[in-house]
Amino acid sequence: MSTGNKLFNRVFLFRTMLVMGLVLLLSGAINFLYPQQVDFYTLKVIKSYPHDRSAYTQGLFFHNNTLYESCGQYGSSSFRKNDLETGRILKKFDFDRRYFAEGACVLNGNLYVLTWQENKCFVYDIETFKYLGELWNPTEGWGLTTDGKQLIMTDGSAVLYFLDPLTFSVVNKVAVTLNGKPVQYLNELEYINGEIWANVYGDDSIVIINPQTGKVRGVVDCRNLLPRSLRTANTDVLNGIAYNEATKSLYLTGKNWPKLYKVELVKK
Ligand SMILES: [Ca+2]
Repeated sequence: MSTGNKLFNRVFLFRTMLVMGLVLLLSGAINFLYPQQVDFYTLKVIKSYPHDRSAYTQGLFFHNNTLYESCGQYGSSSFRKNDLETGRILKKFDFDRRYFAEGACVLNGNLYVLTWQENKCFVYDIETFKYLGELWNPTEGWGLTTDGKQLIMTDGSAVLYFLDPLTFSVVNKVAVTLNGKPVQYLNELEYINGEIWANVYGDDSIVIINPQTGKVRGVVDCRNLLPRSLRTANTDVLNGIAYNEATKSLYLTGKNWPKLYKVELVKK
């Protein structure tokens, strides 16, 4: 190699490194100024329905165009098939008072209901409510949904657990972040069109999560959903997201709320 070629190579290398350095610096600055693209939404109420004030809502979902709900608390945990229009309970079973029922979902005809700190996920036939068995859950059970293949669970942390529906073993874990910061207290879940919607315990907002990256791409402000005039001493937090695939409609409620709402998002 001639001296000229060596010099040319060094200059070329220096320029390449300079360009790469500038690109890294620029992308860092962009990430700092615009850390993550997050959309903010409020709600438009389309319709309101009666909801059982004694229902401490932990899981809410539609299966075959019908609304189902799991309710918590020791001594009053239950699972219900509800009539959407009237809020009437069509079919119900109660849990032993040792169990605090949590999130629930249906996958392949099986109903899965989590327990809070009892390390069990109960499995039933969704049509008959017949008990089929139980799965061991080493962590707390909070929210539950499914992408049609795996169960997706929260345990009150900022982690989404992707679980094998037959063994309950962890297939994948994804940390949920909003602008780079973990989102703790993830609670009730709903899988909607490839995204995961999650209630955040004690917060009047819902986060919309990319299940692959864990990044929150949207935040829904639900602060004014239940009017002050309908709140009583036992009215508890916002919890319960259900998407009816048959009608492409979204429903929200809360623990011991007197109403369940059909809503649409409005971009802020
Ligand atoms: Ca749900």
